[in-house]
Amino acid sequence: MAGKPKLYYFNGRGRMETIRWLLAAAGIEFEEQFLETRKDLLKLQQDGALLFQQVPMVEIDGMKMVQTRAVLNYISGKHNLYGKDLKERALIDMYVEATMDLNEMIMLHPIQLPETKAKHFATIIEKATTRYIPVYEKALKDHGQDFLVGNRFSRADVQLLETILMAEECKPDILSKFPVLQGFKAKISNIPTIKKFLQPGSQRKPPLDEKLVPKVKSIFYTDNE
Ligand code: IBG
Repeated sequence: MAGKPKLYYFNGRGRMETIRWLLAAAGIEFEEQFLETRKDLLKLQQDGALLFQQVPMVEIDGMKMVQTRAVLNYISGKHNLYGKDLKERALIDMYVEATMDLNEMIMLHPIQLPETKAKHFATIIEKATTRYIPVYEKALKDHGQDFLVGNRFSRADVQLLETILMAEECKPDILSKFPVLQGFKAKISNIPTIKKFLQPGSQRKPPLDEKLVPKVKSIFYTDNE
């Protein structure tokens, strides 16, 4: 039997967090190797472990996988979280790409320059409440099922929940006008693997603390070399 997947990233959310979410949702245990300094990243690069010299990198099934979306697609396909046919998969892809757009906006917020930060925050809230959240509310309301696609649990449900929770960290009442999504959030949060991941002590990471920003920059930005 293959060993546990091993995740290489810094000890924070960034681009790795959705990978953690999907593995956890699929009930797969994983190990993590945290990059603490730029030297740790350079070592991985020099060892030839990173196809494009970047992390996230995940050792899984004998591969050293990079590119976040490739990793997410692999995990989803392997663990039956990617729809029953190509059309379901296409719909799942549309839904998750949009969650990733919003997720990325929120993820990048702590590293915005002070002069653009307030405007960036306002854009997050505006896009969340007018562009993204209403689409999921309507989809769930129209088909009346528990899960976003095909009446069964998929990565779309996991990634939507992850992004809802991130949006609530920005604005706690962001779902106040979206009752169907409130019910969705409660139901998906209660799936045993997800419930466990949401409990303290899991490998889920907290939002990027402003104090950690210089450390993250020192690992990834070349002007520190
Ligand atoms: N398309 C790649 C993917 O999706 O995996 C992008 C990966 C990427 O940007 N990796 C960065 C990296 O390794 C770290 S995440 N940089 C080193 C280099 O030499 O390029 C950086 C990041 C953070 C927070 I932190 C938000 C977005 C990106």
